[in-house]
Amino acid sequence: MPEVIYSLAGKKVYVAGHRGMVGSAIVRRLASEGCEILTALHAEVDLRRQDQVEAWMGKNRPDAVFLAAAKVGGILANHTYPADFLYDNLILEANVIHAAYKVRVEKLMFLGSSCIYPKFADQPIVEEALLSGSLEPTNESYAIAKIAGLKLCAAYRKQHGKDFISAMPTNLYGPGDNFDLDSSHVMPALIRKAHEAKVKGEKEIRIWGTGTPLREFLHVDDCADACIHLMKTYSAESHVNVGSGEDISILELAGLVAEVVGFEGQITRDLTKPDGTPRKLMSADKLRALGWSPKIGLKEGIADAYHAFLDGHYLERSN
Ligand code: GFB
Repeated sequence: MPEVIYSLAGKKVYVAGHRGMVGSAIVRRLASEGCEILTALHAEVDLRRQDQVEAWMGKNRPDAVFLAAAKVGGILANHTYPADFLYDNLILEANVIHAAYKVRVEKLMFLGSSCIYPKFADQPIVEEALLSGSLEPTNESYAIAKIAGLKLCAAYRKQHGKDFISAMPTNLYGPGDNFDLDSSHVMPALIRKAHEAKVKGEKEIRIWGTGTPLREFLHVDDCADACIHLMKTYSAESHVNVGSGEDISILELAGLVAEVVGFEGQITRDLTKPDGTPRKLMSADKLRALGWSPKIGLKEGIADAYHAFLDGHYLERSN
């Protein structure tokens, strides 16, 4: 275990976006850190309103912040609502990062996404590949917002000496995911499609696109664990990839989900839907060198996500 350079014990730790899949996983993981967890409902503070963010941060004065709040969605949602994805994410991250600077937060982690990298980046994608080529059009808005966020953290480190770090998770899944079929990511969509086809006795499920794109997946509890590990051990300008280091084709993933769910029908393809980037496997070398490795395997993770879906621990929301 590398040296702990920042301890969360006894600290006031604000998790922005605590009701989302990542935020709620970070809250679960923080329970064993001996810290006071601060959260704020949307009704209390709209993170897109600078005045509300600065008032809340000034009143609550957290020592540390996990910025997990974001407007998120799958390929179709990103493709359909580019203005919402760019504006909402840009404005909320700028508000929280600047307010954290103003109230002298000791440490902040900004959470981005693997879609920040160029569409055709060399695989596996190293952190240095950032801004080395054009982005995937279907999620360019979200990617630009996330690139801006990580660059803003680096700028506050450079200009003001703030210990603001950035983590770039891969495609995440697990409890608290969004299972709405239009706005969700592929993993929850396949789980829901396979389950509903099984219970209805249907003979096929349709996946979007060709099924040939490759995607890397990490269970959200692993992501939360990696985020807390980085918060305690990492302090530098560069962002850090947070992934499993393995990828799978969407068609193979559909077969694995069908196996876990117990759906035995056919998997057909809807070629009217976009494939998005052909592959976005991130290099896990930096995170491994920082002493962290994933603990939840893909099949085990899918089973956990399926049980969360069945238990109703899913957020039914569309855009
Ligand atoms: O997870 P997903 O929506 O987003 O799609 P991205 C991944 C791949 O799964 C694409 C295919 O090739 C989809 O065409 N796919 C197959 C499906 N069936 C389905 C389905 O029923 N639903 C969905 N959603 N996909 C996201 C970005 O890109 O990655 C986000 O749009 C974020 O902003 C996220 O960065 C991590 O992996 O293509």
